[in-house]
Amino acid sequence: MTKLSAASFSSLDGKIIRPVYEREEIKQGIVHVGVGGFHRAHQAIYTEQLLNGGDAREWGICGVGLRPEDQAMRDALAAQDYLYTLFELGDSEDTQVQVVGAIGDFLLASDSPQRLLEKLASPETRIVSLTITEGGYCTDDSTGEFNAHLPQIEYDLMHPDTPKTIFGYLTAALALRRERGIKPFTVMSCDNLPHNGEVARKALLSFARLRNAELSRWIEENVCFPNAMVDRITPMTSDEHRDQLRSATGIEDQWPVVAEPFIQWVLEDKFCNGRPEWEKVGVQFTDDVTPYEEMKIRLLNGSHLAMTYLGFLLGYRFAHETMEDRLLQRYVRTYMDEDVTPTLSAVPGINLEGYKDTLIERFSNRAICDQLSRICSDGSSKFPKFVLPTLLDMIEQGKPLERVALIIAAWAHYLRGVDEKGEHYSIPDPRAGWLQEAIEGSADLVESFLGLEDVFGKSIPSSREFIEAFRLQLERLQQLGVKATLEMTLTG
Ligand code: CS2
Repeated sequence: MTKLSAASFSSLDGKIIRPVYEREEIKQGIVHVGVGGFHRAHQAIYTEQLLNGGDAREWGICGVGLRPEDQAMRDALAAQDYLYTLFELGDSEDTQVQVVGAIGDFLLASDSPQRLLEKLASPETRIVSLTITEGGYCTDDSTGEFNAHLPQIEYDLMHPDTPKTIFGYLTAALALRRERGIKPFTVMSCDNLPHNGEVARKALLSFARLRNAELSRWIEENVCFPNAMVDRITPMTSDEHRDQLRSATGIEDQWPVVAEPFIQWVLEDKFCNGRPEWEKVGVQFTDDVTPYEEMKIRLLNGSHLAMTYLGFLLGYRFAHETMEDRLLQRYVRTYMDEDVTPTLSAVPGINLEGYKDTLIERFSNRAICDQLSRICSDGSSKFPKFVLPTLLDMIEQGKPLERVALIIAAWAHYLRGVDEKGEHYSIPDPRAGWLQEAIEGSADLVESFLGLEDVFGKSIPSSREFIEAFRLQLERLQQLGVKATLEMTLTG
């Protein structure tokens, strides 16, 4: 067994890819907030490839954690000199193992807000990238406006030097840079949101305006927020994954990251203070990310929601199990073909039929064991981005709504916390209590659930066709169960 560290990694099996550059010589031009599996399997890997090719000497990464939960990742990485293993698993490809060195440091806000602010304000920092989850942008999904009344935002407005949120930190750091005459950094969102750069921009400007109108104007004029489509299925690292890595390679890694072989990043070339030459390693730069992100979010993330709650209710716990169920696979593919595809515009260079075939293959990947509990999580933030835009287009086009309504009915049914096998589970959503109240307390579940304006907005609950379809699917699920509901939906 080899405990992963700077001293040990050169003695690993020759087949294992590893940093071939001097890590100490790399400057940290990127500060990344939210170092989870996805960042380590995506942006860090593209950057690592450049570093291994002798490029990007100024673009190493410093990780940042703003939340108490981030300490576990910081401690795990710090104990192995910030090295970690990417364990790439596909059904047909050979397993690929790579030790990654692109992250060179990791700061926790709770250790020293001052140190973090200085890092963000340093001229060496030229991009601040984010994976702070769909809900992390504090944006009201029904209006698209920044929600300044959240307690953590109110706190940050009162305590500008010791903030807690990303918006407090970015604003304070940009204020320091402005005072000191240092060029600002680019704010690069890597979350799964339509127009993620736009959303980040709007939220930051709204926050900054509440602090200082002049500063907010300066940010508006000088900071860039590129939009991006990001893609790689990255399960949560489980103990089984750790054991598998250990027995396949002898590497003892406290927190490896597991991912599928597929990887994609389409990015707008809008950077105000330079960027790595990511195009050399497969990143596609474009002037308009919109068609790519709509395709990805509606087809991939939307279909994930279409399979996850129904699958979970049936007692499945992994994505591939849902694809092995012919009925569920047919349902997902029909949703893609009949409901989502007609809402998409042409995507340059992409054959949508082929793209959808690949999605089914990717969802079927048995080797990565992607957890449905992961995909089921945070439904209250995911629905407004992944499924409701499709539904709104369909309502407008007067399309039949039964199939799409089943995704939402399955979510409501799942929120009861018990599957068809009688197994009880907890709901992984910060707003679980609020959601459950809506499905339990009221005489008319349909009205109280669709009345959650923060999720469904105003148009959806005022569509009579949708309410009827939703009510029907909910009744079917309650009375007949998932299989019969799927059969009726597919033949209906
Ligand atoms: C998933 C995504 O969390 C989810 O609901 O759909 O994490 C998905 O695996 C990634 O976006 C793939 O790029």
